[in-house]
Amino acid sequence: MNREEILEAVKEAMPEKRFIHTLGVEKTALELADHYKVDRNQVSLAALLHDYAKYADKEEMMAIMVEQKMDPKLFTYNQELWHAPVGAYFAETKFGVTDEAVLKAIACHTTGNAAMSTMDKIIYLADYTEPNRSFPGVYKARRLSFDSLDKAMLFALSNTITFLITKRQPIFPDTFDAYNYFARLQIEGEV
Ligand code: DGI
Ligand code: FE
Ligand code: FE
Repeated sequence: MNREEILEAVKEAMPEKRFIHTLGVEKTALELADHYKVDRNQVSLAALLHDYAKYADKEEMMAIMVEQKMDPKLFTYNQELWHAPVGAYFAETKFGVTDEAVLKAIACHTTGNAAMSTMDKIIYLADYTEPNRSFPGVYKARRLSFDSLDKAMLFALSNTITFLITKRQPIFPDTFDAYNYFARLQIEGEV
């Protein structure tokens, strides 16, 4: 699929506002890709497809999660988490993406994990800081993203976890694993 076809399919799968968010994620992700010398094509593809499954049918998602033997813990956490791994599956099956690095960035864009590549961090942070986002701390998150991806990840994850706790939401283990990973880097002075 060429860029126009991808844009068309993505636009059709979501409300206007989410499509604008997606374009914002691509813009920010490309700025970060240039800054950290990461491949623009890979980053662009992951950004455009990251929320493709956001409005997918719940039953269809559940069937895919079972059939693809995705982490069964997903079923016992917020449904909001499903669109990331299911999105990676759709990227492969509906868009023909074979690049594992792109698929992984899509799969971990919501929770993060303890083994994130530079591209994974770029997609996670672009999703968090794209121009249409506004929440307390977004300016700091934007500034940190261009300073150090690891520092920005620690900031974003601690904010997200704090926010989830105020809502008394269960927190998926990968989110904690990611937080712990970046928190340890900071203690070790590597951030
Ligand atoms: O899809 P987006 O809205 O662009 O953003 P996203 O995919 O990063 O996150 C969707 C939501 O998922 C967001 O409100 C934060 C939430 N989230 C992230 N980690 C966890 C989580 N929710 C729960 N319950 N547990 C988590 O570990
Ligand atoms: Fe998302
Ligand atoms: Fe998003």
